[in-house]
Amino acid sequence: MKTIFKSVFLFVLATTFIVSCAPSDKKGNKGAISGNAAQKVYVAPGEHDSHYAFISGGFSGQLAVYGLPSGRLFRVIPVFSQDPEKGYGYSEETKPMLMTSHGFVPWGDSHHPDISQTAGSVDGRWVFINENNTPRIARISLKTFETEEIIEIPNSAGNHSSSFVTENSEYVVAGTRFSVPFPQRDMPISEMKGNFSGALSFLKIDPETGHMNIDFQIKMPGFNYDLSHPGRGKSHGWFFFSTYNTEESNSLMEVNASQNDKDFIAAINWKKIAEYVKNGGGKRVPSKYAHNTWDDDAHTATTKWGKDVLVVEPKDVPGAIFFLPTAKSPHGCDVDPTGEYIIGNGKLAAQMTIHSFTKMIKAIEDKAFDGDAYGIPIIKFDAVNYGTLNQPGLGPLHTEFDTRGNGYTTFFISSEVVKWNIKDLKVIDRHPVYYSVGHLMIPGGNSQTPDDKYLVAMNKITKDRYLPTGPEVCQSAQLFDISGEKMELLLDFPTIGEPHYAAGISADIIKKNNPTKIFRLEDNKHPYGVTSEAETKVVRKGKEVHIYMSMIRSHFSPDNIEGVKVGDKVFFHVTNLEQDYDVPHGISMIGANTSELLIMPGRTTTFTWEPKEVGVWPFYCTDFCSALHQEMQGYVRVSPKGSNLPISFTLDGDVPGEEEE
Ligand code: K7E
Ligand code: CUA
Repeated sequence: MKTIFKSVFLFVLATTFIVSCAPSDKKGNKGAISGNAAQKVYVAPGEHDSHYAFISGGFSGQLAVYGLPSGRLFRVIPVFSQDPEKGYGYSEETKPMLMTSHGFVPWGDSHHPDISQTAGSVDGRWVFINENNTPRIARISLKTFETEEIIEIPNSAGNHSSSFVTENSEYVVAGTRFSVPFPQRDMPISEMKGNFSGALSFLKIDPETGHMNIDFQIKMPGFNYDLSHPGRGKSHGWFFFSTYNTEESNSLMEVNASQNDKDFIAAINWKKIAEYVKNGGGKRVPSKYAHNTWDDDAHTATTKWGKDVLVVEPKDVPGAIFFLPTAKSPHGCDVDPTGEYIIGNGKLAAQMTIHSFTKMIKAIEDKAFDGDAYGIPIIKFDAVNYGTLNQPGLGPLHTEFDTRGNGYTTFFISSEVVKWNIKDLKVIDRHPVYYSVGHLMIPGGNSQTPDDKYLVAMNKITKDRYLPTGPEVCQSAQLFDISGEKMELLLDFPTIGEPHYAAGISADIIKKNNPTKIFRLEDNKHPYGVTSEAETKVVRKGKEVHIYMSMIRSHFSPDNIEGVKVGDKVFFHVTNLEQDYDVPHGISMIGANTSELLIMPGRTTTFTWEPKEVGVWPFYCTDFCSALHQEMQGYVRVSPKGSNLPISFTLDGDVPGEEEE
């Protein structure tokens, strides 16, 4: 009864704040947005935006690509969810990307994109993004803007403190939100305390290819590990994870995980642990996980199965892991561009905790500890704390930085972004957002060199900001100009799914990396690919019929196929022979239990079709590719099960590749 009362009280408290502190809409409307702001976001037709913003799709599982300052949506990159628009997760070649140890999982929950770095700055080669629900990390190529690799994280659950990258892309990190039995086993939930563990996984990134491999997992106490950021500059070699539920409770968490006045930020000296592992430390523990990689020459993904991971116990690497007391159930855990300040945003605290890296190192040397938790030393609060920012707002979540020594923190409950000076812990400016902001992003935010002209705030609730669309209204981003002393709100734009974090980068860096325009036919190593119409054919193998098909403006080859029977499984292996930029073709078949395929120039992609009825069934191109796009079509004749009509195929009455008489 008591706990129920407390929980209701907390809820009322939270909703009251939302209602009473949500700034009135009027302030943000026309009056405040001057013509000047309109000019600042106007990108004339045909002109390019100055920045890319990669905004997580949250429960859509995808990653959206926007331009800044216009807020225009360019592309939705499918990552963890099937996307029928692009055939992702539907084509035979892309299905392995969504394979996991639990089988084929068609959906994911993506939160934190982060761009690869070289020497402390974003380099525009890859974006990494985490999947929360079935723990995974994906790597997206910023040449093709396609997902190239997805690796599953075993022994983890609710992969939330992920996927942040160190300053030379040495590691991308995945920390578990929920602690679980490690390894998994059948046990009473009520015995959680002391018996669950939290895995923090460090994945090594190949500097040339970007390929990820789980280097080691640290088996931490059974807390919740919420967010993380790497050290940089002087603190390079360390990683910081916020924790909550240090109470280790397993029920009615909104009350029971909010008891302790302080939880921790875990400071991990990963360099030390990497050294330990390199010298043979750690123990290999059986763990099954999927590792899916895309090959741009074979135009195909394959799944390899991981069988074990290297597990490190904190007690075996003394001096590598410490806890920094931090108020109260911190969410965001952010490190400033100099690497000196580590900021914990206690979402239930009326203050923000700012720790000092220099003080932390000194405290470790002085052994200024306040006991330990499961053998991990707890550094004395005063020995590590730089200071607190008092009463900055309500419900601090996340902080980003400019290059001028300021932090920008979002406040979920009071719906605002607050700019404050890190050195003297003074609030400089505050601006309402509409409403209930989560993350914010400054391009290059997780680096030594933020590109600090724009700030994007990402909001959970928009109520009256857009035209009504039924019970669900869009979530949205708001763009600020932060080049001056005061933040200036420039633009609202809707987002896909739920935007959590985002990663931004100057467009010039990506353009310099020469994004892919076509896939060269001569590099095509797909086993069913063709390089010309002459190679197109149809081959029966028992009940399987393999169509080696090509597409080019504006026909398929072959476009008439006979001899298919009810009960067959027909494979359409389709190669787009175009070698021009921006000329994809699509293909779809009546009754196929899958999506269309949208095929890029030079690529081969496959879908399957199991005809159920006799007849003559058409297929067509789904992408308006030329003036004669409507003519881009063909037929498959389907005969009864017992028919002995042989396979035949033609284009304009002739067999492709055979000399005409
Ligand atoms: Cu604050 Cu998943 Cu980073 Cu959302 S999380 S807001
Ligand atoms: Cu090809 Cu339309």
